Amino acid sequence: MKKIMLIGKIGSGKTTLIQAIKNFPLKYIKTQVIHYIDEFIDVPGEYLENRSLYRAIVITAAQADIICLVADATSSDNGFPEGFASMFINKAVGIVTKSDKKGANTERAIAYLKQAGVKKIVMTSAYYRQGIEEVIGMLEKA
Ligand SMILES: Nc1nc2c(ncn2[C@@H]2O[C@H](COP(=O)(O)OP(=O)(O)OP(=O)(O)O)[C@@H](O)[C@H]2O)c(=O)[nH]1
Ligand SMILES: [Mg+2]
Repeated sequence: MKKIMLIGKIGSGKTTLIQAIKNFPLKYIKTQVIHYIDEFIDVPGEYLENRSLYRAIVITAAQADIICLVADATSSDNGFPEGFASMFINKAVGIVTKSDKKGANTERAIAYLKQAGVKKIVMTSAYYRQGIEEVIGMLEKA
């Protein structure tokens, strides 16, 4: 089974997305440490928000086959530096979250992900299960 690592800012929706993909009930649980859940490696947003922890992200990525950069459609803050995806030798894909939410700007999130260096991007709402099957398909093909 392919290993998938999720990276995104604090509260961007990584854990919720995993719950939606796995058909678990959606429940808020703050990710405190790098969490291994079946094929997923759920990285707390703090790792992206502190540049001193980038090395830890890269080291952890060695265990993954696919890197998912997760961008919150409601956040005006771009957590990814330009070309961030090139830090990894792994395939990187992008996922936009919270497309259902008031104030969501999916175009902005897509632009951030493209700037980070991903080409394939899927828009999702975990709450409405939008794009979830598409994400599963993208991960299977990647
Ligand atoms: N409206 C809406 N809210 C969402 C969606 N996905 C996640 N959320 C909410 O966003 C908040 C943060 O989601 P998490 O999945 O915990 O975020 P995370 O990226 O795992 O955050 P860290 O563990 O802190 O890195 C929660 O309150 C979720 O319910 C979505 O698709 N739609
Ligand atoms: Mg989390």
